[in-house]
Amino acid sequence: MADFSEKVIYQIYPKSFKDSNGDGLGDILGILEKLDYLKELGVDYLWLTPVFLSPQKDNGYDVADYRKIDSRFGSMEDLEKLIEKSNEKGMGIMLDMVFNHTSTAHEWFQKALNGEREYQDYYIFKEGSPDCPPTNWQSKFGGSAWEYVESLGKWYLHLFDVTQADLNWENPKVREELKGVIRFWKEKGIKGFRFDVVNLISKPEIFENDTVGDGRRFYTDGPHVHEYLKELVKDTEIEDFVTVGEMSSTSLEHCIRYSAPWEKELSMCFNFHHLKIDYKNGNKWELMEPDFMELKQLFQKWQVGMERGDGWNALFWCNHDQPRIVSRLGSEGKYWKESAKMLAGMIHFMRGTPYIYQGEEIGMTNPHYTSIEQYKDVESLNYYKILLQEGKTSAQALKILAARSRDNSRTPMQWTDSKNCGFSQAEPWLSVSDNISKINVFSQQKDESSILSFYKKLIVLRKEKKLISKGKIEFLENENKNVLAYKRTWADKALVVCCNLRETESRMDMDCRWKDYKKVIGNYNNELPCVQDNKITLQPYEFLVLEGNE
Ligand code: TEU
Repeated sequence: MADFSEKVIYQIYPKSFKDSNGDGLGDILGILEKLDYLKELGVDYLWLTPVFLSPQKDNGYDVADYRKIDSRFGSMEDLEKLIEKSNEKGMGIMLDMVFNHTSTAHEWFQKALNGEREYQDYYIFKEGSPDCPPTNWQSKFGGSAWEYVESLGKWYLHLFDVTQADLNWENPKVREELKGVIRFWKEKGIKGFRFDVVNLISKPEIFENDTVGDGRRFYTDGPHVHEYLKELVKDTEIEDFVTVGEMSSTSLEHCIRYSAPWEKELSMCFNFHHLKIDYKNGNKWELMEPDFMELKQLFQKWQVGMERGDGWNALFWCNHDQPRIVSRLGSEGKYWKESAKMLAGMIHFMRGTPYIYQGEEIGMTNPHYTSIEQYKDVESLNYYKILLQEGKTSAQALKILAARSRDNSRTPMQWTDSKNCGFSQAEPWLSVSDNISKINVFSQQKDESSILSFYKKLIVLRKEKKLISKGKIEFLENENKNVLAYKRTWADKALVVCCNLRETESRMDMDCRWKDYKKVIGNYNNELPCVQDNKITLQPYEFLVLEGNE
């Protein structure tokens, strides 16, 4: 298995990145236009969320044909060109493999609906009466996870939207089909794969009601998941490709197995525990102030735990499903710049491979939508209705969406301060944010002190210093609720990383050995840390990294 510790991956949501043909939707040729920007940023791989043929009920995560490009995004020739040009510039393209489910528009599902038994076995169909779903499991997008097909007298499982039918991985034919998809894209020069909700692929033998939850405990990290992954990777010979699994509600023990090199499953895992620290009672749709102590404990558990088990983390704050991190844990106001840099630095110095989601590198925020008409995401629209049914007023429901909707991250990339933020000549498919004049690539490109310039420095540092890519990690200040700090060590050198999580000054203990340490990077102009009585005082949202001998 190859080593990706010095690599940095950039995630592109093609629909919102750059529109080349003036239809208000981003496309593959739009990405091509921006390759120099990405090269200059310094990233190694570009992960594209799905561009395959799809009815777009879930923005491409409902795939109707894994080998065809949806014409909204362009053509196969466009993608081939993008692969070629990116490779020339030293950047590999990664594609998103949505293998837990297909769209119900997929040929396999259509054949199943037409009564072909062979294809019904591609999915999870259960006999039953129309008034009683096989189990009480809930879809992740709200409502039952089962849909009844009258003509067949059967229910099918959909853990996500009703148009996303779960595949039956128990069936060896399904596994062979999916291997064929990987081989097809390998041939085209694809350098890596992201596997969507891949820890949900193995369902239990017996389907039973969940009396305490929504059913996830029965299929999360399911009985044969490791076996299936090993088989997929071995038979398609992608052991040395960059492969990342999206692991929903997973455990540390499983992620070690998914990503430890000798297991030959994946190169790394995404987990989401650190992004639930502001969910009240674990419920995404109930707002709460972030619990920073929990954040610290989670990072410690996963960083140290993965190191001990030889697993590898994908490091990230943002993606196309998450609200913008600066709106969530930082500040949109006075300390916007400082907090965006601090949050970036906090994860880029950790052990793992960092991911940057488009727009994060310029500190993009949530767009502050005020009306339900502005939202497009299926999950947001479903939950708006559910929240109203639960008795919330529309103002309360909108407040929750403004903080939690997946559309928060899907607004058009802010290239310039002009109309439609340089994203498109036409009205974009999703409204732009309300701060394009303040936050855009153009204004940050020439500015040495910009968030964009800071991200470039973080990437350079990871490639320069073994301390960052290879160092051991140890957490400091465990009782401090204002500061997250850790130490990385490698050979006889050490790095100390200090992050003030608060909008006010915070203090942390100073180790006398650090007196001789030099500042490596920070988000304030001070050359030396501010030290008094063996305590370092950190400015609001200060990020400070010191380096010296262990
Ligand atoms: O997401 C899986 C997933 O579980 C989420 O992050 C999901 O958005 C969240 O649980 C809802 O609260 C992946 C994709 O990233 C997402 O865009 C797709 O909608 C989903 O799978 C289905 O393919």
